[in-house]
Amino acid sequence: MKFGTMAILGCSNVGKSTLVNTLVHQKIAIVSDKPQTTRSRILGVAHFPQGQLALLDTPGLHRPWHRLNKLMVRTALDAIDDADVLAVMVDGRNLPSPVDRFVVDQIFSRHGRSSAAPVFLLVNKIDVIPKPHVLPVIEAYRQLGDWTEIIPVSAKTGLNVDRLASLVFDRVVEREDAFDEDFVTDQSWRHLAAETIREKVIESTKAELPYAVAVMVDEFQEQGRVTAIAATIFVEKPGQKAIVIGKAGERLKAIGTAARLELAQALACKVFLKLHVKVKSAWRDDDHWLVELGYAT
Ligand SMILES: Nc1nc2c(ncn2[C@@H]2O[C@H](COP(=O)(O)OP(=O)(O)OP(=O)(O)O)[C@@H](O)[C@H]2O)c(=O)[nH]1
Ligand SMILES: [Mg+2]
Repeated sequence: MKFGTMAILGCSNVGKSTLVNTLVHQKIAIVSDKPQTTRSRILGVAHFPQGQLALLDTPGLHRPWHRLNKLMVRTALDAIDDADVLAVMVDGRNLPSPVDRFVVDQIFSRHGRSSAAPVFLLVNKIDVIPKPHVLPVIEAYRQLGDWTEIIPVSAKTGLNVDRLASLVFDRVVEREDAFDEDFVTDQSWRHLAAETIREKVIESTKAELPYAVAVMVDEFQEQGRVTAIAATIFVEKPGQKAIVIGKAGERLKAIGTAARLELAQALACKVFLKLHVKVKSAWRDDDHWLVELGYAT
């Protein structure tokens, strides 16, 4: 059997978490159409007849401002050192922007200093791009780095994802399996609950708000066929609290319902969910809070 670790890096919103979910056949990482959704490294394990692939989902690379964002960028770049194969994902709908170029440079610069792993370019979202439009994008990215492979994929539909897996297996050695056959992620249910609630807040809000949201699970109790969860949604300003709660509490209720239904399905049991909203100003720059929230050690 083969075993390999693939780290997935790239700009925000390109589809890194979607790819991990597709490869492990389970939703272990939250996904949204807003940038900077993933904040910490997530391990997913994909099981194939040839062996196992450990996948490292990472926060999107960007120019950091808050302490949280600096940690996110560091977390992503550190994953390079732990990978047998490095996958750099880009959005195939667009030619590389200055930010895309900056991110590719940043990855190759760190890779050059600390890793000998092959670097795959994943050109994602090809399910929504006419073929003639993808080719110039591939050509433009080809110039930007010393890619071992260039693979157009759709993380969402799974197009070419098996080919990606077999190219990774070609590059890794025979090894004993590292994980049990039913192991899919290192994330606890408690953490998954917090992330699911955060995803629902991100989905139902816009502009700056998604960046300012953190969720902490205060209580997670499995009682027979029911799981009781109490969680606090933190935002940075009173105005944001009012938005999350909504008129007569409607938005918070909708967030709670969406999170409860998804968690009930994931946990395969009935879920009671109690949500509170609190203001914690500037938590993104508060070292103590970043540890409390699990973004720093
Ligand atoms: N059409 C299409 N959309 C995709 C594909 N992969 C991801 N998306 C969408 O792109 C958006 C971002 O997806 P994510 O998986 O959250 O992206 P990410 O790279 O993990 O983003 P960050 O965590 O913010 O760095 C979501 O709206 C996805 O549904 C794809 O292959 N095709
Ligand atoms: Mg993500």
